[in-house]
Amino acid sequence: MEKKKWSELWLSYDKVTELGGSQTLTIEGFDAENRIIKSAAKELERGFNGFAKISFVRESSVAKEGYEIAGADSKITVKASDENGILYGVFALLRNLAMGVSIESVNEKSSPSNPLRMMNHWDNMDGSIERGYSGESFFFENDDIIINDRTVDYARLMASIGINAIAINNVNVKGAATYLITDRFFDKVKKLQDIFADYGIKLYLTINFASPIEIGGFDTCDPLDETVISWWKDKAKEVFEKLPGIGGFLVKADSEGRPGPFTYGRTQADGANMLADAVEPFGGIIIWRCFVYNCTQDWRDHKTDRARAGYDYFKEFDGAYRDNVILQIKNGPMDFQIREPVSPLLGGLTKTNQILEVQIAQEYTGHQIDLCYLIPMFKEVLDFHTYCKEGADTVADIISGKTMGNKNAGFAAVINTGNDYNWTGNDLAAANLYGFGRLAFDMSLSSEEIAREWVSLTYHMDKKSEDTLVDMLLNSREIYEKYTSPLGIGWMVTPNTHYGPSVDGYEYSRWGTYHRADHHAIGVDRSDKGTGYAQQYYKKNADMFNDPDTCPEELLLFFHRIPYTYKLKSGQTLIQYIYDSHFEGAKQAKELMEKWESLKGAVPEDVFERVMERFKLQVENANEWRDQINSYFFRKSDIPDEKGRKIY
Ligand code: GCV
Repeated sequence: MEKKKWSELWLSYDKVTELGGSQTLTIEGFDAENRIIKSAAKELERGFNGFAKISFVRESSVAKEGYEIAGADSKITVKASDENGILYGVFALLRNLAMGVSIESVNEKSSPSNPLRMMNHWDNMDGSIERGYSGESFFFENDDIIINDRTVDYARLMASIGINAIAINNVNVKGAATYLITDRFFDKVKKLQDIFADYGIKLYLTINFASPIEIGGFDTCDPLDETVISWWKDKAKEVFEKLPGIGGFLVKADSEGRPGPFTYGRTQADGANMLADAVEPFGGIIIWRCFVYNCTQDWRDHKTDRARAGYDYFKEFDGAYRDNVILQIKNGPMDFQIREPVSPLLGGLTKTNQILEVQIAQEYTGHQIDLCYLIPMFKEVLDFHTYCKEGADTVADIISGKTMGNKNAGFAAVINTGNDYNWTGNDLAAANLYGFGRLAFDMSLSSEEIAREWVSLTYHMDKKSEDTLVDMLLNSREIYEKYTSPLGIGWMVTPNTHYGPSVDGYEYSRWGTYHRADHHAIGVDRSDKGTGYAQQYYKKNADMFNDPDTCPEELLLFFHRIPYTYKLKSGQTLIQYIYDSHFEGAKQAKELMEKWESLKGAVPEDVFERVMERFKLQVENANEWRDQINSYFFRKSDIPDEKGRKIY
């Protein structure tokens, strides 16, 4: 068989087709010609070659986009109340069978935790990907749109994990991408949209807030200017006519040099609402990002605290946003570091639709070279009690719509894909791709369950090998954290690329990301005696974070300025902790590589080699981090390592 040009990832179906035999399909209550039902039937044909009678049955009692699958005596029923539910039911059935469940024992009911389950691509139209670590874009090249079989396989992969919304272009909308909402690209965008629609996925476009200037030839994009308002109304009408069924627009405004309402003395709410009014007649949604902060700070300024910015800009207008606006909030107040507290905006807003944004592109977490399974981090965020409402106060409650009873809510990830053969650069980074989708669909799944599913579906390994790989995944985030930035301090990365250590790389720059280390202490005091950031949380959390004694230790340096001689709960001093964790993290990175070595033969040879190359780089990276961090803090503090290890 000719080798495919790209990997099938977890949809290889080897196990399922091995069952042999034939199947018949009956469809009750659905139109067999419906595009999604046709995709579901096609997927069954492709993946399932077992002997069984399969029925798709419409059952109004099943929750929206949910499914019930049950097997008995060579019969399998997939019940759902809508087409997406049938499609997800089919993928769930194939997953069950691939994982060794017999037809008779198939029995699963599930409905999505989140209304919107979204991927955000940071793909540019020249083919590059901002923060992409797995090749070029498979949507764009040379300022044009690519449509081929890979697009279809991509849509299948996304539907198989329950994704129902995808923004295809970078939030930094520049160059040709500004014209995605014009005649220049409508035909091709429509083709892409149709492929997505076959798999129950709504397409979103990110837009340039300054489009009235860039496209319309105006000299303003002031959201309260009547001519601007009417330009957007016409534009929205045109877009929704040309691309019927498009979900709406995603917007990055007033952020890192992007245009926005602030230029005109207007608020974020003014900007978002103006666009929301334009798309409202067509059922459109505006997803407005909250990543707004001063990126031209003077490092000498100790008062401005970037961590505060999201809350400071957005809290005041809670309740002022239209119903079809959703604010998209990054999990932490800074920017996707390996450890940050949960953003106080999540739950801080009680009258505004919210989407949680995470990043599976490993910008600060090892560039898909270093192994870093991120699902445990996402679970921590989801389980965090904000105290915004009794009985429904976790981040999971807020983004699922439970807290406010709203429908426009959900979970989005900045995706880690590209046109590499294996889609994600490091083959093992596909665990984050799979994991994010599964978690967004079912937030009750554990990190381990998700890891096991992914390993089993992708590699069909013996139990011992599976345990080894699952264990590697589950420990990888902590290992990465140990050899990089300690106790929530973050940053210390090489500027621009964000891979590898550079302790002072961002220390004297404009980005607001300072560790402020001197010869006594390190960290920014964000308590009520410092920048007051801790006070942005509800009282119980504010009190907890405010006091170094009650602040979770893994976030100590995020919230407090701590002397090197401070005793941690373990009895270790802070400086000794820094040394110990870095020696240990680097050692464990090497152990990860050795464990991978032990899996030779359990995974295909090409996978083994590719991943091995990456582990070698990870070990080098971990050693470099260890040596730079330890030397830096030894030089600052002049306190030697108690264990007398080599510090340069
Ligand atoms: C797309 C960080 C990244 C940028 C990214 C930005 C954002 O600053 O480094 O590449 O821009 O976040 O989320 O908008």
